[in-house]
Amino acid sequence: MERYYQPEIECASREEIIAIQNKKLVEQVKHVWENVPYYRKKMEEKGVTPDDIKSIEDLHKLPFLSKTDLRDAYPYGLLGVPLEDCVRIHSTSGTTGKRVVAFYTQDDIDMWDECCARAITAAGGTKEDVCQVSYGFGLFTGGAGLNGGSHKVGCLTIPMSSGNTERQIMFIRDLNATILCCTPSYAAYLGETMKEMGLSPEEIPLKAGIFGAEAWSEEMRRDIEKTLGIKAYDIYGLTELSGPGVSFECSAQQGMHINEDHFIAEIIDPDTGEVLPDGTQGELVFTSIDKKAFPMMRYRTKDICVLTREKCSCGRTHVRMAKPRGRSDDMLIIRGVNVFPSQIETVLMNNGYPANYQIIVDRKNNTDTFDVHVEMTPEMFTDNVGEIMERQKQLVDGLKSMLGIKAKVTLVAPKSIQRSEGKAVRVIDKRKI
Ligand code: DLL
Repeated sequence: MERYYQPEIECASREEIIAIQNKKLVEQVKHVWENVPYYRKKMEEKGVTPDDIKSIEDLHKLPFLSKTDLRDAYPYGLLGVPLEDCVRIHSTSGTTGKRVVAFYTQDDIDMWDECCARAITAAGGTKEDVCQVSYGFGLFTGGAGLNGGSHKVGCLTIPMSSGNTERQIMFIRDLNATILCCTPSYAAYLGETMKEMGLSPEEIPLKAGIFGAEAWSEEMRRDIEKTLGIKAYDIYGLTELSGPGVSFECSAQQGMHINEDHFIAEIIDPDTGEVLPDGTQGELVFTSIDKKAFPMMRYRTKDICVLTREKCSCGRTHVRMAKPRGRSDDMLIIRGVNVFPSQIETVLMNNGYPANYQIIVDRKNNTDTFDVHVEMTPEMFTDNVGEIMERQKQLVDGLKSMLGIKAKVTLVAPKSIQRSEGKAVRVIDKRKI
C-alpha cells in the first residue's frame, strides 16, 4: 500500500497544483521585487515588473539566477527577509571560490522538513520505523534535512552523521534501524563492510534506503539493494533550494516527484536558455515559490535531466524528473566527446565490477589522455597477468561502445581506491590543475 505524508497535496489534481503555483508565484515575485534589490535590478534590466507576472505562463519572462550571481551577492545580497528573521544557514561543499550560503526562516525549515517527511513516507516510513541518518551533519544539508523529515514522520531518529563505519553497523543492528539515509557511495561501502563481516542481507534489519546527493546508476541501485536486502529510493535536492527533498522517489522507482507546491521546474537548453518541452533532456531550472529567506528565481542548477508528466502508478501527481545524468560542469569533454561519469559506472557495473573507480584525465602532446582505474572484487583478484589483460580489454571494448572513444583501463587491487563517507570523488581532471 502506497503511503503519503500529505495526500491532499501529493495527489492533488493538475488544476489544483497549477492554481497553487499561480498564486504563490505572483506573491513570490512581489516579495522578491520589494526585498531583494539584487534580483529587482536583474528584472529591471530585462524590462520586467511584477505586473508582468500573472501566472506560471509568464515565468519565462523572468531573468535566470546562476551560481555566479550567488557568488557575486555573497553573503547577504539575495536575502529576502531581515537577518533577525533567519534562524539558520547551510552552505555548499563547493571546492573553489566563495561558498554559497543559504538562509532559512523557521517557516522555510518547516517546509523543508515536510518535503523530507514526504520522501521518508514514500519509502514506507512510519512512526514505527527507526531511521538512521548517516548523511553529514553541519553545513551540509543532508543530515539536517532527513533528520527534520524523520522527526515529522515520528520515526525514532538516529542522527549518526557520516563516518565511523563500524559504529554505524553496530547501531543499525543493535537498534534495529529499518531506514538508512546516506549517499549511495556510502551505502555501497556500508554494504561491502557488512558482507566482509559475514552478514547476510537477512541479518540486516534495514528495509529501505534513501540515497542521494550525487549521481548514481540503476546498476548501483540493484547492487546496493541486493547487498543490504532493501529497497533503495533516490532523493534529490540542492542547498540553494533548501537541501534534500526537492524531489524524491516513490515505490515505482521511475523518477523523482518534484514537490511542485514549493518548486516550479523547467528544462532549458543550456546554451540558449530556451525552455524545452517535457521529455527533452536539458538543464534543470527551479523557482522556489514560497521560501522567504533565500528565494531562488529561475535558478540554473547545471543538472542535466528530463521531466515527465506521465501518470505514475503511486498515485502522486507531481511531475517527475529522471535521475540526473550528472552536472553539466561534471561532464568531461575528452577528445571532443561528452562523457558523464555515470555512463562509465554503468559499463563497469554491467561487467560485474563494484562502483569503486576513478577517472583520470590529462593532456599529453596536445591529446587528452583518458585513464580509468577500476577495482577488482576479491573474487576476481588474481596474479594471472593473462586473465587481467583479458578483463581489461573487455572493459576497454565496453567503454568504447558506450562512449565512442578509447580509454586506458587499469584494474587495481580490491580496497585500493579510497572510500567516501559523503559524496564520492570519481574524477581527477589534471587538465584543470
Ligand atoms: O547534495 C542535497 C542533498 C543531500 C540531496 C542529501 C540529497 C540527499 P548540495 O551539496 O548543494 O546539496 O549539492 C547539490 O548535488 O545540484 C546535484 O548535482 C547533486 N545531487 C543531489 N542529489 C542528487 C541525486 C545536496 N539524487 C547537487 N542524483 C545537485 C544526482 C544529485 N545528483
